[in-house]
Amino acid sequence: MALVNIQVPDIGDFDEVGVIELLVKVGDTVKAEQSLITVESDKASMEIPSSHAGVVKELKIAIGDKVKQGSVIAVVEAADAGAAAAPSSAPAPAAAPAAASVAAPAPAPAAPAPAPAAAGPVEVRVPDIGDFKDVAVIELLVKVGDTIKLEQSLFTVESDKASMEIPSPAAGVVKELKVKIGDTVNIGDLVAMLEGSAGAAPAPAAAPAPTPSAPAASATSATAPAPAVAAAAPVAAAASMPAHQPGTPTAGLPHASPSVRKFARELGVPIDEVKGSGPKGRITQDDVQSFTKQVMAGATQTKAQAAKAPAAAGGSGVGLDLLPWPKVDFTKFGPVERKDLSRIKKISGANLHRNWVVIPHVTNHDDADITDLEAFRVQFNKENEKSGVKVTMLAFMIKAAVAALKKFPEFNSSLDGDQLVMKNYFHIGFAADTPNGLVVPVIRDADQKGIVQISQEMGDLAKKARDGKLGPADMTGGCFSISSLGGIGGRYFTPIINAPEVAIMGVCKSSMEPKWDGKQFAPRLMLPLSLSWDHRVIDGASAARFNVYFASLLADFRRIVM
Ligand code: CAO
Repeated sequence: MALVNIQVPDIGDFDEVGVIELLVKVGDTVKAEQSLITVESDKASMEIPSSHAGVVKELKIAIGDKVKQGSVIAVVEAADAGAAAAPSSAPAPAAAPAAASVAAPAPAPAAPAPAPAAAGPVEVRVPDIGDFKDVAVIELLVKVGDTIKLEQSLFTVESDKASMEIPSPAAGVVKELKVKIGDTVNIGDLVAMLEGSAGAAPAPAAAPAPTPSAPAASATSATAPAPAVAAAAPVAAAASMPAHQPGTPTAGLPHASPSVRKFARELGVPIDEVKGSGPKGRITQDDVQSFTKQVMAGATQTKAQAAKAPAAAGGSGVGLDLLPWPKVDFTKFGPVERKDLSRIKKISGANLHRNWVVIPHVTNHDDADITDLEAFRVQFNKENEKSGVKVTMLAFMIKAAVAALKKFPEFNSSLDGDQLVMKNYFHIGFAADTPNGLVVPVIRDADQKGIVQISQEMGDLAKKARDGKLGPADMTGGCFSISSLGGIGGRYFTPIINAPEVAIMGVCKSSMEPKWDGKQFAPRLMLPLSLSWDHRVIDGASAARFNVYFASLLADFRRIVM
């Protein structure tokens, strides 16, 4: 066992490159040639592999650091003496033939010599891309009819460790694509035909000169310039040309390292639909994983799945089987104006839609007799007018919700795959209507707070909500929510569960109703309750019991201390 410094190998023309991804952590066991970090310049990204198998003892760099040839990136405790004996700097090509061969694009051609104006047909052939053989076409970046600029990337090829773009040797219009995704190509292969625009395209020196006998009308054969990443010498780094220059949105092409692309392909994830969370929108392995989890949980759909849904209408019963959303020209029926949805509406709308579609909701309705509680509340507020705090009915309901969650713990849970996460804390959310839309601030540890304190905190949070000042910490971590429309009106409604919670209590306006007390009808103040619950977690009998218990607490609040 020996400690080996893993250094940045010769990375060709790049002086200093930024570290954008750490692919291993201290304690990881790595294989020889396993990628350790990803570095990126403004034009290319590449993974730096380990020259030795072993255990990562130390990482010498952090995301954002700049490194160059010779910089030590990690200390690895080499697994065997042979490996440890190998040079501890850049892996020599002999020691790492596979990596060297994939990552050793041939030297870039000398400075391009101006070629004749490429008016007329131009053949695009695969340039000298180094030692690569049979590399797969993984992306077509243009289509027939596109007008392209000189050196605009036409398609991306990828070996097992490196990917690179093949740029166009001329400006013009794409007339024909000779390859499709999945084809393999080699140096010199004809991959596209262009109609060159006059005065375009200096071709690289390597491009054969056009035949004098067939000038403008005949096909000009031009080899595309070698990819910009082509390093001057064989290196052990796996070179990756991002599909677009970082920071330059080019036709929405995904920005990911070769290993992440490969990972996505293995999972069948359409990488262009994954949102990158890395620097400059780079797609990381975690992004691909969380996209996969969302699709598996039914929280999102790939475009292909969405496209299939209408086709399956009346058929499989799988998927939503929905018709496309109707496109209506409303101006045909009368004057209209358009208004953007508020930011809150956009966010809450997407969440509500997911929750409505994913969770099998059932809503139980019941009534609570709050005659005595309301009388007490009014009396209490009268007595404490000077305190400046108004005790609200909602505060009593929050306290009642805590007691009901304690009695029926599955209501204080979240579904995680085949498991229920049972919570031993009691944070209760309440829906608050704001000029910009609905938000749900959370009263934390409501079990440890009294009604007056809860009323005060609710008042503060509701004000913060109306002023648009709620932060994420004010709205996360809830166990159960209450949505009260009591101050407005209505009888019953079907509130949507605020996932990952599993139930929500909707409350409407109380009203005086005649209730039979065994001898006569008596006027009682009745509060309509609507409890929506997730049928994957809760069953109807528990929901009915929860409602009955909740109502009994409001009917006689002394029960709360029993
Ligand atoms: N029945 C009858 N009256 C009620 C009541 C009920 N269930 N709940 C409250 N009221 C009355 C109160 O007595 C008060 O009247 P006074 O002003 O005469 O005292 C008035 O309504 C306002 O009540 P409040 O100050 O106690 O406020 P609140 O606690 O009811 O509500 C808040 C606060 C933030 C929840 C509320 O302003 C709000 O935003 N509600 C809307 C929630 C919502 O949009 N839910 C729907 C989500 S699904 O789309």
